[in-house]
Amino acid sequence: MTSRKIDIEGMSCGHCVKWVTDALMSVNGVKDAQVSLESRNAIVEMDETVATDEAVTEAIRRVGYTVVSVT
Ligand SMILES: [Cu+2]
Repeated sequence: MTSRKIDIEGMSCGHCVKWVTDALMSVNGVKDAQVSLESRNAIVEMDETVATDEAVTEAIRRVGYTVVSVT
């Protein structure tokens, strides 16, 4: 297991947080996703043997938000 901090642009309300959270949780290997509107980021706990940074990034883009960085 590992964690990533993903900086996200474009979230403006609680609905955005829910879309992003649901998108992240739908990625295979993601165990937890804590999305913060205030900090404009997501802390993702994931099994790195299953989930990839690309899959996580793509899931966020697919629901309409911009990934600024993954660290
Ligand atoms: Cu919103």
